[in-house]
Amino acid sequence: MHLHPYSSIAEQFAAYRQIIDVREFGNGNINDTYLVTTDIDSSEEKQFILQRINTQVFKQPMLIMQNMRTFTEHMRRRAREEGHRWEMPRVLPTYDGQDFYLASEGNFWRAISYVHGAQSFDTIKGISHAHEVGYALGTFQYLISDLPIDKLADTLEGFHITPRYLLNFDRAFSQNGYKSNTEVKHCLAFVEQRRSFATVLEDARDQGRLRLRPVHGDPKVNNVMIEESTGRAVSLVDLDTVKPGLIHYDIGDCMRSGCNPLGEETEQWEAVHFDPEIGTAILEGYLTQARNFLTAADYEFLFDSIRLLAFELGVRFFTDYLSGNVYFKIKHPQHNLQRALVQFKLTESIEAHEADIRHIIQGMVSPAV
Ligand code: GN1
Ligand code: MG
Repeated sequence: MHLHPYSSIAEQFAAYRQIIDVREFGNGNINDTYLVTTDIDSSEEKQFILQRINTQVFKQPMLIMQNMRTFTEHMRRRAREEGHRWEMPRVLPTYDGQDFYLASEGNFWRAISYVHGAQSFDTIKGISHAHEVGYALGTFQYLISDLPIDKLADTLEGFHITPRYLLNFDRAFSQNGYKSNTEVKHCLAFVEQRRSFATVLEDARDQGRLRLRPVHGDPKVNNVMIEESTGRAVSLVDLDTVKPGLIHYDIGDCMRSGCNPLGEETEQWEAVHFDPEIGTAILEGYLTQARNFLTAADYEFLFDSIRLLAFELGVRFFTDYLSGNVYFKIKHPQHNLQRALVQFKLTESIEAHEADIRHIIQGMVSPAV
């Protein structure tokens, strides 16, 4: 039998099971993810997720594991108490009881349980799926909302602080040689025109209008696990960026991911657009849970967050393109430029739909007292 080169790593977490298969899983842009199949019969334990954490990005991976223990326990208990059908992946220990394995070449590996009987999709499949994606984010934020933020370490400093990404962009622009073509010029002008908008959420935070809470950090469509038998969302995975932040980062990110029917990897960037029907369904699903904790100021910044997070991700991709692709994994040299163009086109479409989107939000306003 030909075993995968990482079988010996997988064995560290296998608790005396035989490894049958290890294969690449999902399409993460940062960490490397594998699905491991073992010889055990129980369907729950047959498979698990093995990940190599990118320590160039996550400089202190131990903090991720520490956070994970804290909030998964908290959320599991809360879900039980509130009667929510909700699953949190479990951290799987190594033979010697550690929650990670440091391989000889210095790579940081960890394993988590696989959400059994559920799957995820890269784009929204229909209105009911959109509703479930919003519901998943609302449920996640609700179940974690009473965890004090000082219980969570900062696993990725500066994450979603848009003005910081602009500083990185300025640095990359002035320091790197890059080929200027029509598309690059378009992106440069696009960023320039929106420079002052970049501070909108951080300003609101400085003014005390928005405050830090525990957030997911990466609630894109393909991190929402949909139960195969019911079509209901049962988990929100990819938990490395759970940390203190503004819930608006999450809402904006979920919307920029869900309301772009062509998906963030499309090559037809000129055809990218924001779909208001999907947007309405995501927000409705989200608010079934989030109504419990949103304030009037939170509602006020919803539109800005949708516009901002699409713009921010475009800036992040474009900066990485200018920097020689050091952060996001790429499949070809123009990949990050193409991804930036997609997010900028989406931003433009969100701007064009501003009145509609504000109207939709207005219709849903009902702050918690
Ligand atoms: C990265 O690795 P992945 O695909 O889960 C990124 C997110 C972006 C996303 C875009 C830690 O997430 O912020 O929204 O790519 N994660 C980090 O697909 O930077
Ligand atoms: Mg992620």
